[in-house]
Amino acid sequence: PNLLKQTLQNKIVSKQKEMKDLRQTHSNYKIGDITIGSLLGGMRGNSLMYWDGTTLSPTEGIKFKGLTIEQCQDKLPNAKDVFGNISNNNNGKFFLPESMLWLLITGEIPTREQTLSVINLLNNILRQQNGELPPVTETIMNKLPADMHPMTQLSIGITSLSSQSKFSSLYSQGKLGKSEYWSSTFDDSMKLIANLPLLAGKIYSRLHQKKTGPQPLGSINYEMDWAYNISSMLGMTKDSQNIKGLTPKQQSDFVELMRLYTGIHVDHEGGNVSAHSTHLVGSTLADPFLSYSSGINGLAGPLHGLAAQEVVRFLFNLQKKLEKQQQKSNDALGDTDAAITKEIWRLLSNQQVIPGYGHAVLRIFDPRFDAMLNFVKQRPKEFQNDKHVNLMQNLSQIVPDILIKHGKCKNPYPNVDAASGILFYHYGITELMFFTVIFGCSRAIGPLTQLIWDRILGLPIERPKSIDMTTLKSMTK
Ligand code: NMX
Ligand code: MLT
Repeated sequence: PNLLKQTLQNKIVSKQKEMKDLRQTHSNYKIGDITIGSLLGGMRGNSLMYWDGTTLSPTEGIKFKGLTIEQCQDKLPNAKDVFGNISNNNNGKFFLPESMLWLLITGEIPTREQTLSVINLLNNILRQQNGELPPVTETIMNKLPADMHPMTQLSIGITSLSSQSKFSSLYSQGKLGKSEYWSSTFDDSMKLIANLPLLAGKIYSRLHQKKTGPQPLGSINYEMDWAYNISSMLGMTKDSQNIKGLTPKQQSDFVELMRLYTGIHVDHEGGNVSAHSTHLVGSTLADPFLSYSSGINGLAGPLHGLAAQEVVRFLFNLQKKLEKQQQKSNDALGDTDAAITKEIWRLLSNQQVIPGYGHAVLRIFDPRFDAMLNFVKQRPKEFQNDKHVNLMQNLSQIVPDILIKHGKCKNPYPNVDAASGILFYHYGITELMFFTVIFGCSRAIGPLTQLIWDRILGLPIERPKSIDMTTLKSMTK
């Protein structure tokens, strides 16, 4: 039995009624004004779309169904709750993305059994595929140039899964009434999420082709969770080739990092580009694969998810420069802060953005950044000699003051991408271009759960009006 789908089904009637009442009674209620400034400023500050899973407060950060990250860590089942004591490394403490999937779809905190049912739901999809990508996708992926950007490969891979879409197939046969859209959208969405460890693994193994050949770097363990299986497919667990030569503790820590990362990146309210694109394309009744691949295309921009790769490039360049300067002047470390400050000012005066800093909505240190930083602080021995991780921490203390003095950027604090890439690098994922693929695995969960609800609630095709310069000018006369 599909516990998640059944539980969702039980929620449909009351939620549809809520929406109908709102539409009928309050359609004319005004929730904001649109100014020319916001129209030309990326619609900042305008509430223009319906999104139910998460909300984003400028001063508190992300909330998942009203729960902060800390509250989620406290309340949602983690690997220890689900599997018992699986490691002697005190790991298994971060909530599982499967718990979050249950929370976002049903609005309820799952029990251990409900979380396990989601793990089994995703693994059973992969069992039916013999733990391999569908043949069409496998063939397409193998034909892509190995050096094609991993995000382009991910987008193509997800798009190609569209040939598996139950929704599209039933729709094109004229077999679907509007009230039935949600069910095959649910099945497609679960299929997409289940396939992401395989797709990420495929793309990563192709980056390694020269060293390891085209074989998979690991295999799916049907007894384990989704984040564990992403780690395996990247070659980082005992179910894999352990290509980076990690110690058992490091393997366990890497899986823990993956659970943390993929748990907290699932969603960031509806307006971020990846969620918004998925919603917009989905509103045409494009299937979940086509809808989410457009989200991936948005995530691949350097002002959005690709910042994760840009941050690491930036850290490496900066570290090199600092070392060169130190060699030249035989300076003690004390002058490092001054050198960093100088370099940040140089970039700003060259009109470059400091990657990993700033945010369209947040006005605080991103709580997701804090969560990643806590991961480091909980493992002082592991990270004490990693100069890039130390630099990342150092920057987070120096850059905000500079950005405040610079006076342009509305949020001078580190965002989620400031810390993540360099932590993956630490454990051996040294291919910078790959980082955003892991972001793309996680982000599927929020926008796809919303897409299922969009179908349940019968939201229409999204089609705002645009305004030209002549009209704007005539309005202001
Ligand atoms: N470094 C330098 N300048 C910046 C930065 C930054 N980190 N952030 C914003 N600004 C500039 C921005 O370019 C704009 O300049 P101009 O007026 O010349 O166009 C000005 O400050 C005002 O921008 P804001 O209103 O503060 O920011 P906005 O909402 O437009 O953009 C970001 C938000 C996140 C796109 C922007 O802060 C940025 O480009 N940050 C660096 C890239 C980054 O880290 N992106 C990742 C975001 C998280 N994610 O995963 O998606
Ligand atoms: C995200 O997680 O999507 C980013 O922080 C960007 C955003 O919220 O706009």
